[in-house]
Order: sequence, then structure tokens, then C-alpha cells
Amino acid sequence: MKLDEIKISKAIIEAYKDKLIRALDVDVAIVGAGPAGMACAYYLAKAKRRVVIFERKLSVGGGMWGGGIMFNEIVVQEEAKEILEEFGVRTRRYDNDYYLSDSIEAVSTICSKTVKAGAQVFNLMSVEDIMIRRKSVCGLVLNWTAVEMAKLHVDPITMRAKYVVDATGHAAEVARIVERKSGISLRTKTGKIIGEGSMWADVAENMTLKNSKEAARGLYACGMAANAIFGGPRMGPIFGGMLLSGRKVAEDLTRLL
Ligand code: 48F
Repeated sequence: MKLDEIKISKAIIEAYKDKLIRALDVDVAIVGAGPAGMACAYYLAKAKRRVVIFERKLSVGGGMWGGGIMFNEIVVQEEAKEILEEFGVRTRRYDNDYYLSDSIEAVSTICSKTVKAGAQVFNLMSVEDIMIRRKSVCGLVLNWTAVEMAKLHVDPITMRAKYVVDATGHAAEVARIVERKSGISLRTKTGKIIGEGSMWADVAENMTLKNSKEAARGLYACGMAANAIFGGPRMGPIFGGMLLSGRKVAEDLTRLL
């Protein structure tokens, strides 16, 4: 059989166009495909909710690939081990309550399961703005990361979601847009982003879970974004809190949808 380059191009364009059109109106739009965003997407997809993730980078996984200082091992605590096991990521016991996983196995397996559960991931797309109606976050404004990087004067497109999840990590980018542009107060003590504190793994892991909640009407936060918004410390290369946080937001949203 002779391969036809035009047919290959048509196949890609048609399939992508269909995926993108389906993604324009969903139950939940998650910004960021780090460990928290992917765990959130997995549990929502498993509960049969329509969920998409928009990820700025070429690759998913956020800060998980690099373990700690590029040593590609991650640590999780006992409570989160069951989540890695549900994904099929192998864990090794290091000490009481400390478990290790190879970070490459963790990211690739979590991503594979998340996509196969039905979550649609769009990589190379940056969220540059949000849609707000009646003081509620109800969609995202998207552009190609390449446009953002090249600073091209190209207008974005918009998609609608019943709920948006800020899973953008330390930068809390979606909440920052709400703060900067919407005139809506965030559900923090000051109405503004409190900001992340210095490293304290023990406190941070629990606080991440507490902070994984609604940050403004229609907007939930999980992972490090939740700690940045509500003011929790950072925790370094322990990832249990990220996975537990993603699952918690998914469970909260599943109840609402
Ligand atoms: O940073 P990231 O891994 O966030 P997370 O899931 O996990 C945090 C840990 O990796 C680590 C830690 C815990 O041990 O402290 O840092 O909370 O993943 C965030 C993802 O969001 C993408 C970004 O490229 C990354 O992959 N992202 C950030 N802003 C945008 C975005 C945006 N505006 N549009 C699209 N993607």
C-alpha cells in the first residue's frame, strides 16, 4: 500500500477538530496536567463526567517528572499510596509511612489511566483568560502556547464549562486572572491570593487537602494552586497531597454535577 501524505494530514486535522469541538462545552475544565490536575481528571472521568485538561507544555506531568532535584523518585505517604495503586503505579516501602515510586513510571501511568478513563488532554494550549457570567467562572479563553511564546498578536478561542479547576501549581494562574480582571473576591480571608509559605512538608500536605475547595463561584483549586491561593506552605518532592487533593476536588464536583 502506498502512503499518501495528504491523507495523513487530513486524518490528523479531522480527528483533532472533532476533539476540540467536543471540548468546547464540558462539565469540568481543568487547567494544568500536573499530578493534581490529572488525578482530578481521572476521578471525574471515572465518574462519567465530561472533563478536559488544558496543558501549556508539550508534556503532561508538571513537576512530577523531576522527583527531587532531578533525582527521579517521588515519595508518598501511607494515605496516598492507595491512589498510586489504583493507577497501577508500583510503590516500594522506604520506612513507616514513606513509600517511593519511580517518577517516570508515576507520570506515564497516571497519564495513561487518566486518558483511558475518558479525560481529554489538550497539550500545547495556554489558558490566558476566563469567561465570567453572573459573577461565576464558567469557561476558559485558550490560545496556543506557541502564540504566547512568540508574543504573536493572535486572538484566542473560548470554551464553556460548568466548573473550572485551577491546577496550575505554584503560579495559581487562573485565580490570579480572577483577582486581576474580574472584580470578584476570592474565598480567602482577604479576598485576594494569600500566597504560598516556605517549605513545611508535614503541615503542607494536610493543608493542601483542606485548601482544595471552591476559590470563587465556579472555580475550584487543587494541588499547589490551592495552597498558593489560601496560603499554605510548600512541601517539596512529596506528592501524596497532590493526588489526594485532585481526588477530593473530583469527588466534590461529582456530587455537584
Ligand atoms: O506544577 P504542577 O506539577 O502542579 P501540581 O499538580 O503539583 C505540584 C508539584 O509538581 C510540585 C510540588 C508538590 O510536591 O510542590 O511542584 O499542583 O503542574 C501544573 C501544570 O499546569 C500547567 C503547567 O505547565 C504544569 O504542567 N500550567 C500552568 N499554567 C497554565 C498551565 C496555563 N495558564 N495554561 C495551561 N497550563
